[in-house]
Amino acid sequence: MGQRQPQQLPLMLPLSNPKDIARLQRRAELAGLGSICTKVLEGERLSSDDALALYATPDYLTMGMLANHVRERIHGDLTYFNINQHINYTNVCNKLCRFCAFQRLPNQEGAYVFTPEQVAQKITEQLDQPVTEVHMVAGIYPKLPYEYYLDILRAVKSARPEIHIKAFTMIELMQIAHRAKKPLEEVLPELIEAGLGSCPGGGAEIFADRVQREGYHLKNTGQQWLDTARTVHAAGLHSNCTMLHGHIETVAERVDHLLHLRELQDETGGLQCYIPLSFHPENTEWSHLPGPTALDELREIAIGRLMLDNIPHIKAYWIMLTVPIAQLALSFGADDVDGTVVEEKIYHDAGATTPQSVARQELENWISEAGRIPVERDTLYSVVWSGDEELAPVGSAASGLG
Ligand code: V47
Repeated sequence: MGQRQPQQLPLMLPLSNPKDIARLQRRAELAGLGSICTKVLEGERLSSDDALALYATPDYLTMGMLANHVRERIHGDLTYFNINQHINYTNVCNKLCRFCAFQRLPNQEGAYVFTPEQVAQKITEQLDQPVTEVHMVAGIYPKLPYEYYLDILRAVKSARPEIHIKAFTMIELMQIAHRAKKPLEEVLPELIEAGLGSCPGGGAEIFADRVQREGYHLKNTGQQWLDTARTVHAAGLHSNCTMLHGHIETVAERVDHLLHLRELQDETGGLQCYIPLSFHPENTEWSHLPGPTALDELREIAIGRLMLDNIPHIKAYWIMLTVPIAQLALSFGADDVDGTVVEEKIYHDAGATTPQSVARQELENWISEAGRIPVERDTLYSVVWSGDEELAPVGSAASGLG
């Protein structure tokens, strides 16, 4: 993938009719967002001051309309989901992040590590389902040798050779390289050879050093996350990206985080999807914090869509948001809802009340109910099944990434 020119996302639909545009402009001016609206309509990049203005506005609906305009310009009504499965191969972790309810110390009750055979078993259990992706992430357990990581990748592939493995957050990759006693540049081809297909977006949290020091000081810094993602993209892998919001971070720190993601994407083009992650406080050291409201969540989706003009997809992760908010998010800038999932642990340990998985038909129904067109994608956004064969033919690429 290497160095890339900043990419223009494809425009799928012509701008909507002049009356709608005039109405949007009028609303935006009333909300004090007139210059932002002009930039959005002209496809001009928003600045950090624009982001601060968006965070400050109480007019969520106008902000949502602006984000929806961009969403529909890129994707029309198409809304992506996949058939996926989560495997968290261990909950043992030495990072002691204050926002995390999933981690356990090695001898603590409930601590577990799956053997490669157990990982393969989890895959085998779903063989009757048309799963195309396994999302595999876990805690940092320093005792696991380098071979273990290669073995779990091979175990997945031997149980289901055609499955796409989206695995290892940036901190896991740093740990794997550390255990391999080799630079990540040398380790990545070996992981790819063993079956790694792309990397998920988790673990970015908030890049600002202040928040890292106060919340997760044993974990990588923001700069290390960005450098690791750069290395991942240079190895030819795509990844996703996230921002964990609604804890101790300031609005300025969120804006800084988004700008760093946009800069990285200008440089590498390797980010497929941005997922704002809502902090769930239950069973964490930050359980006294209230966590974000539904409006906060919709605002993060909208500002993500408006600021990250070079990242093709914005995900409303239904497990975290709940289905009704994920449906609303599809009109606030999101074009993806993640997948059927199967056995989510990280959010459920932190108090999520959503189910741990959902049937494919239900996902399709939720998307249709929200007035959008469901499209099943694979991890790299090729169309697997389409609710509209003309707009999104099976086999076509659903994103602007090459
Ligand atoms: O890495 C941990 C965050 C992430 C909590 O790439 C928490 O497609 C909220 O990254 N409250 C895991 N967040 C989830 C994740 C993800 C989910 C769906 C799709 C993709 C993708 C990625 O959740 C962790 C961490 O950043 N997290 N604890 C908590 N209590």
